[in-house]
Amino acid sequence: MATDDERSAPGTPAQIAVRAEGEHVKPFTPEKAKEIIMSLQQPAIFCNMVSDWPAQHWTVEHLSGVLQGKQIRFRMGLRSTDTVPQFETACSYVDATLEEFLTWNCDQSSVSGPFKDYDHSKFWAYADYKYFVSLFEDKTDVFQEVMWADFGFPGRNGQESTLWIGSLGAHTPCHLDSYGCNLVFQVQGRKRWHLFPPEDMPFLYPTRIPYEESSVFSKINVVNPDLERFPRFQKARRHTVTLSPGQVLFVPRHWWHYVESIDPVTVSINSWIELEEDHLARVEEAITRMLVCALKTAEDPHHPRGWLNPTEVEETSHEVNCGYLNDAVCAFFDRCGKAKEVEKQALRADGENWRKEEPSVQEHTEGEQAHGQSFTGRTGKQEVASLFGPDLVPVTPALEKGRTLGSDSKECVDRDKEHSAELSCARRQQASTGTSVVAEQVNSRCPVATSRTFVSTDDLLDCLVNPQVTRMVAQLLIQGKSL
Ligand SMILES: O=C(O)CCC(=O)C(=O)O
Repeated sequence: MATDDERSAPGTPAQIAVRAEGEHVKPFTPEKAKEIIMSLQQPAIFCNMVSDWPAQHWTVEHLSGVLQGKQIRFRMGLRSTDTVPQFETACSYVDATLEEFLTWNCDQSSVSGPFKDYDHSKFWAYADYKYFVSLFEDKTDVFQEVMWADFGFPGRNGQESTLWIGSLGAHTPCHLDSYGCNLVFQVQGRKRWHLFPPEDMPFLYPTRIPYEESSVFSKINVVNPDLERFPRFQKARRHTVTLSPGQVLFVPRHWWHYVESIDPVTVSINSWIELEEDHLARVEEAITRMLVCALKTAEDPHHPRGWLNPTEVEETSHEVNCGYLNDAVCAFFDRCGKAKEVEKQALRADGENWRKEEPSVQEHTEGEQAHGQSFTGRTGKQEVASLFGPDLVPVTPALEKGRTLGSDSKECVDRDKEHSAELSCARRQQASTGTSVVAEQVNSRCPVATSRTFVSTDDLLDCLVNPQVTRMVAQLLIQGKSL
């Protein structure tokens, strides 16, 4: 493997070629890669960065040897596409080994084994969201085979990674992750990613039911949307990209994503990278947990928890949830480390500025805008754009059909400029209409004198824990505590 010094040596992407015999120089040094990750506000694909990672050989066959008959839980879903998203609460589950998975997936006539009730032509299987630490337990050596240090995160390896193994059609419904940004290494097969910018939240009809800490789901099946029910979705700016083996996708903070396996077997590995903005997100998440658990438990204490995503082990008590909220607020202040400054800024805030782009307490509370500008402030957007080319390919809006990876880099940069103009325009719009967007969402959900006059707990929760509302509540809570 090349040393950091060697990698820092000047060289254009075209000079990837061989520096010492048999040794490939990566197109970006770890420092440069990190700078890009911390600055870039649109998804992009890193190429030629992981060809020396041992994990590039992690096919399902290889992993079945490593895991030696260990049982893994597979989520089973229907291949047919309804307009309703297939949430995890609607799926069934099978415990099986990777050998059994391969047999079901390859020998489709097989009628025995744990998958026997699942006709291969109708179902997909997904061993998704598997933390290495639980999966590999005593085989911690394998952690070193994933080397996020190459992207500027020294010491980060499989220990902070998750593994995803799927069959054709396996997918994750559209959602955003509340914490961090994401690096995704595609190991085997291809996956198609449908991405939407954070500013498009009002067009994606967010919901917190099913409830899962740190995931906000969309009510829309973005590959088969019901546009009569969700008309605003037409305004969402879809970015579609196919991720192939050897590529690493960078997903910036709060970008929505729907991910589907488009090959018979897919394996990917990802790592969510913590960001400063996560401190506020933790407060928002604690508020959400408290409201969802309290109201859903109150609604029916004996209900079989259909609202709780299977990734959540159990609902937590109100006392525990209060603890989480207080811990999160304390952590926010600890991190802030300058209560006086917060106080000043909070006093300046007038309750309507939750979307304004100004350097203030919002550096902490306005993560989406601040990310890449306030914390890093090292690389301008223009500078990053100049890095686009065969080794860093921007993911652009889907309107531009027929674009292929590795296409002319000037074209990529020009398109990026247009797109960023569009984005900043959208942001300004939202800054001035933030609260009315929420009101519009509420109104459109409750048309007067229709048959849907009953307001369910879920309807109420959808408004109360709308991420735009919890953002406001988190800010008010923090402002109140700093007075
Ligand atoms: O690969 C998938 O199915 C989903 C991945 C995902 O949601 C993520 O990495 O955040």
